[in-house]
Amino acid sequence: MTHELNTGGDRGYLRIATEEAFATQEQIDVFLRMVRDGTADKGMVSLWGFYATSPSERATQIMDRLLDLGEQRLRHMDETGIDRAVLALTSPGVQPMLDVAEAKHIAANANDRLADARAAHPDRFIGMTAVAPQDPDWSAAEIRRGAAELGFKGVQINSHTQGEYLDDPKYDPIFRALADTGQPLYIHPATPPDSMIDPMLEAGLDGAIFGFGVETGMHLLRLITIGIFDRYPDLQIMVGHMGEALPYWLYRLDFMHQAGVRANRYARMKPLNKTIAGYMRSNVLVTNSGMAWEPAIKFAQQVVGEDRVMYAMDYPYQYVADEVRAMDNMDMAPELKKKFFQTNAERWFGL
Ligand code: 1DF
Ligand code: MN
Repeated sequence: MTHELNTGGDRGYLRIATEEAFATQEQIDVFLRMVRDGTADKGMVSLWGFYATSPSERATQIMDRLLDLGEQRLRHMDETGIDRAVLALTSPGVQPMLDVAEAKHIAANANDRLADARAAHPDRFIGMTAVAPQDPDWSAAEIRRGAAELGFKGVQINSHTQGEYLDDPKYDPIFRALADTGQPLYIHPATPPDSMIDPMLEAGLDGAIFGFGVETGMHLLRLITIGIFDRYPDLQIMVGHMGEALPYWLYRLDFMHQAGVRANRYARMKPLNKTIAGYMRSNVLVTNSGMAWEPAIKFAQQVVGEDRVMYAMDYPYQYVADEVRAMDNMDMAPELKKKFFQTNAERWFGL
C-alpha cells in the first residue's frame, strides 16, 4: 500500500516531527579533534569517529544532511510530507567538550544559527536550545535567552555529561530555568559513558541500536526516582525511541521500586508522591523517533496516555518515506492519529 506524501494536511493532520537533528561544522571539527588527540570518550570514538570519517554512503549522506538547514532539508521535508520539524543540535551536542569556554561558544553559535534558520522558515522550523551542562548557570541563562530572544520551544540535553547525570544537585539551575520559562526538556540519547560502555562496545551495541536507549532510559529513571517531579510538578520531560523502553518496563519498575523503598534498601531511594507509572502519565512525553512500529506506539498510548505520544522522524538518521506511510496507515481513530502527528506536539511545545 503506497500513497503520496504531501505537506498541508491532506490527510486531516499536519505532520510535526519532534526529534530532528542538525550539526554545525565547528561542533563536528571539535568532535574529530577529540577523536584524534585522544580526549574523546569511547562512545565518541565509536559514533563520531564513524560519521565524521567513514566513506560509507550512510556516513557521508548523514554528514551532508546534518549540516544543512536550508534547501535540501526543506526538500526532504516536502518529499516526506513533514510540515514542521523540531530541530536540535545533534547528539552529544557540546557535552563531551573539555574546554568549557569552547563548548559554550559552540552551543551559543549553534543556537544563533538555528534562530536564523527559523527566521528564514518560521512556518517549517521549531527550535530547541542547546546548552553546555558543564556550566549549569550559563546553561540556565542560555535557556532563558532561547525562550525570550530566539523563540525556541524546548531544551535538548543529550543524556549524561561526561558521565554525570542531571539528578546531581549542581544541575538545579537548569531545572529552575525550565520551570521559569515553562519549557519541556528533551533528553536525547548519547553513547554510554566509559563507565558503562565496554560490554556494549565489544558487541557493536553501544549506539542507536541499544546503548543509546538503555543509558537514556536509566537517566530518566534516575530523575524520577530522585523525585524531580515532586520538586518540579509542572516539568515535562520528553524522551524518544518509544520512551526508551520504559513503558514496557513499568510494571516491574513500580513493583521493585516500592519493594526497595519499603525495605529502606538504598539511602537515595526515597518515597515519592506518585508511582513511576503515575509520573509517566503526568510528566513524561514519548516520541516514536526510530520506532515506526504500530504495536509499540499503541502500547505507549495505552500506558502513558493518548495525549503523551508524539511523532518523530529522527532526520537525518532515519529518513525513510515508507515509515511515514506506515504511520499514516496505522489502524487508529482519526482524532487519535491527529494527536499523534500534530496536536500533542502543538500542546507540549506550546506552538
Ligand atoms: C544515530 C541515531 C545518531 C540517533 C544520532 O545522533 C541520533 C545513529 C548522533 O543512528 O547513529 O540522534 N537517534 O536518535 O536514533
Ligand atoms: Mn535522535
